[in-house]
Order: sequence, then C-alpha cells, then structure tokens
Amino acid sequence: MSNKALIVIDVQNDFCPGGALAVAGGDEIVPLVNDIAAGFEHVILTQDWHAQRHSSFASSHPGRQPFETIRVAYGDQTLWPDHCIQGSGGANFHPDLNRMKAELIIRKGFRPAIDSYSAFFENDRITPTGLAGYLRERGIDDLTLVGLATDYCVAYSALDAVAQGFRTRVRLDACRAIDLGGSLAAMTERMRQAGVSLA
Ligand code: VGL
Ligand code: ZN
Repeated sequence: MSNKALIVIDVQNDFCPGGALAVAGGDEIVPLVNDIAAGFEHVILTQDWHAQRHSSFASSHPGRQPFETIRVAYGDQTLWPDHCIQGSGGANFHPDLNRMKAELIIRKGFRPAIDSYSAFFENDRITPTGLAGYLRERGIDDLTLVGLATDYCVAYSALDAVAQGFRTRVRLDACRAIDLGGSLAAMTERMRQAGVSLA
C-alpha cells in the first residue's frame, strides 16, 4: 500500500469563475488535478460545507462587508460572501473534477460559529476534522496538496500538515489564489519557512 496521498482542497463551484467566492482561474486547474490524481493510489477531497447564516459570512454581521476582518472568540476572522452552503449547487465539486477515485471526503466549516480553512483543524485551531488520525491509521505520511485557494485553505492545510509531522508538498501549478491584501506572498513565505515543499 502506498504511503502517499493527494489532498484536493475545495475544488467547488463557488470557488470557480461564476461562483460566489470565485478564485481567478479556479476552474483551470481541474484537468491538471485529474492528471495528478491518476498517479495516486489515495485521493482525498475536502469540501467547504457551511451552514446557512454561517458566522464567516459578512451577511451574518449587520453593517459588515465581505473581505473585512473582524475579531471573534478564536481570533481574527475574514468575512466572506455567502458561499458553499450545504446542499447548494455552489457547494458541489466542479463538474469535471474526477471524484471517482476519492476514498474520503472531508467536509469542513459546518459548525455555524467556527470557520475552517484547514483540512486538519478548524479556525479555532483546536477542533480537529479527523484527517490526521485517518491518515496515520492508514500508514500515509507523505502528502501532496492541490486546489483552492492557495493562500487560504491550501496554505492552512499545508501548515497544519507539516506541524502534524507529514511530509508535505504543494503543487502551486495546480492551485489558484484569492490574494487579499498580499495574502498570497505572505502565505507562500509562511509555507516555505515551515518546511512545505513548493513545487
Ligand atoms: C476558502 C475562504 C473561505 C478556501 C474557504 O477554500 O480557500 N476561503 N472559505
Ligand atoms: Zn468557506
């Protein structure tokens, strides 16, 4: 059994052009992600999966606009347009993403009061998703990450992966960024310093 897994982060309609929180060129990565997945025995998908009126939505905070940052119990939280609402078309995977190979789909962000960028821990940094345990129990210690968005869910997942002891690589060519206030450069540097291989 292979000790390697591909983690495909949030390749969902709302993060693609035309979606509620569209990432420029988000849909362009899909053919490459499918090609990369063909080379892996283990493929895991994540799916941003928010309750309606989720606390990360600007619309849940009267007077606030998307992309502002507020202070919440667990720290700073960027406010987003309503996106990836449970059961909505925007929360579906991009139609061309090959999900047949996926052995696990991790849903995140479903607790109304906590956002979750990382595939491993929610934004309070203490609520686990269970992914680390799943990987360890299956003897997987080497991870490749692709998906959306480079500077949010991919970067937070990669930082948690190295902190959890996984050998971690991000295929930047199979990611696209939101790039809010220099977040792409900042998060790329944080990943590099943490020991994530950037390919
Ligand atoms: C994401 C912002 C809010 C992401 C998810 O997938 O990068 N970003 N929710
Ligand atoms: Zn989200």
